[in-house]
Amino acid sequence: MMNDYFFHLDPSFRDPETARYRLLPVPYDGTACFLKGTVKGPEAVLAVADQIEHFDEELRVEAFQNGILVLPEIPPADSPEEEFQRIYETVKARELFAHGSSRFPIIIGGEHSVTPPVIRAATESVENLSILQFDAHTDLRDSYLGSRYSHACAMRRSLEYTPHLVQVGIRSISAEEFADCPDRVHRVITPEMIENEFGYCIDRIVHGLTGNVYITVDVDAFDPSQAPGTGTPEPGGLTWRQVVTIIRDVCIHKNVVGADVVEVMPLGNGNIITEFLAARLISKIMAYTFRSGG
Ligand SMILES: [Mn+2]
Repeated sequence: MMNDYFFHLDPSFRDPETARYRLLPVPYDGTACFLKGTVKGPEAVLAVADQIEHFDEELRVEAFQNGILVLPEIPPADSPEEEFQRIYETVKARELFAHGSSRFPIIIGGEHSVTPPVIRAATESVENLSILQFDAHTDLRDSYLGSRYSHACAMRRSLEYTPHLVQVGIRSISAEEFADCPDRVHRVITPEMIENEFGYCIDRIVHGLTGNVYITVDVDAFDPSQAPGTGTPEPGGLTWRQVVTIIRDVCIHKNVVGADVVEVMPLGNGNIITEFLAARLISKIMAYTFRSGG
């Protein structure tokens, strides 16, 4: 049974009418080709969330004061096409992007293929949207293992709705993706660049984004030592500190309209490092986008 709350809060902070943060669990791993298990990601993230302090020690705010509502999960569909449609229709029906800054959706995956339908719905409500993607992979294949809706095509599909994309943490790319997506089209920031010139990278990231930004975090962007519970734990990834610093700076300079955290694959046996990191990241995104007095 999946928890229907993020923090154990007084019901007044979980009001379906007024809650600003709207968490949407999307358990889905239908196109995973190697290790399955991200279908159990949302449940695992919500199971550990209440272990996190409700107070943000850095900004000294309690984001839950804006209200946090966990929406009913989207049950996994039989085909990737149907899954896309189900997610798109739910985001539209719940009007997650249609109320300006009074609603801030956070999607909890599931594999990365859950992102494109959210982007599609977002671009129908938000002008000139750009995507900030944290990922080990570019996910720019046009199709993978016979499907255009594969997790490996997540950003290629998203680019059909907006051309503005900044990719951070990339360290695994196919020849096709490399040839198709030179830096002049959009920005690719590798962990090595971040290690060598962090300040410069933050400038490039911020300047590569439009005014309205959606953040998608594939947890394999992190180094596997910090997020081992994921299908493709590529070595040489980002640190927690690097990722939250980039997100903090983007939230200062841009209007962030929503986010997702995907590809959490619970390892079990008491290893909760990755789901804990994902829950903590969600609480950080809420703190960085908190609206005082509202
Ligand atoms: Mn990905």
